[in-house]
Amino acid sequence: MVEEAKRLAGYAAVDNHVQNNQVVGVGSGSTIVYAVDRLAERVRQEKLNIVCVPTSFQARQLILQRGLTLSDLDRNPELDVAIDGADEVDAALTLIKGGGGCLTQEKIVAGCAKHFIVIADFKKDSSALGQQWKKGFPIEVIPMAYIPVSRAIAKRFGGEAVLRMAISKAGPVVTDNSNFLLDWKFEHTHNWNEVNTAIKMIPGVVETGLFVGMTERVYFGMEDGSVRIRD
Ligand code: DER
Repeated sequence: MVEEAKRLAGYAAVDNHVQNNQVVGVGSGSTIVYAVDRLAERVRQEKLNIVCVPTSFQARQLILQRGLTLSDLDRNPELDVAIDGADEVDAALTLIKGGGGCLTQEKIVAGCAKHFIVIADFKKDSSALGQQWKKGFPIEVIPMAYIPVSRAIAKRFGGEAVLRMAISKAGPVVTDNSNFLLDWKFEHTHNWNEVNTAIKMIPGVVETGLFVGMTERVYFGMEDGSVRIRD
């Protein structure tokens, strides 16, 4: 059911927002796989001229595996559309992203796109951040700074920012940018724009998994086989 919901969202976003002669940002995670499948299918069927800019090593592999044309921000610094998943979406379309650890390149690519479109299954739709997603929100940090950054966040905003440890590797998760990740388990809702700005100012912080005011539209695949659109 959830996988079908992801597929519905991915297909709807690609069918509604991708046209010929476009530069498309490709997000990371599991939902985006369906969108890339649909993109590859349309490129073949409609002979579309599309180039794809990845947001992670995973997305780069996906683009190459599906036979799509790989590009980058050097060659295409302005994208027509970026499509990506999310860990949670609130009523204001503020996102928590980074569950897959790719938030930094995802935010860069999303910021380079005329249209940033999010795809998600129904479980990601929340009235407030933290309602569904209980793993905290990710913050990418320079490795030598993870302790002072964690302490600064706890002191300023409460909660606990925990170093994300790897599962199939000893030690912490290392991002595609050779950094560490903190997952901040916040205790209550905040003014996310203020929090995002304040955390970004802490020395050693590379990027946050808070996407504030960036999302143009969200496609939610629903349990009943429908797609809910939120602008
Ligand atoms: O890590 C990320 O930012 C992913 O895009 C994540 O937010 C969505 O991953 P999913 O599609 O596997 O749920």
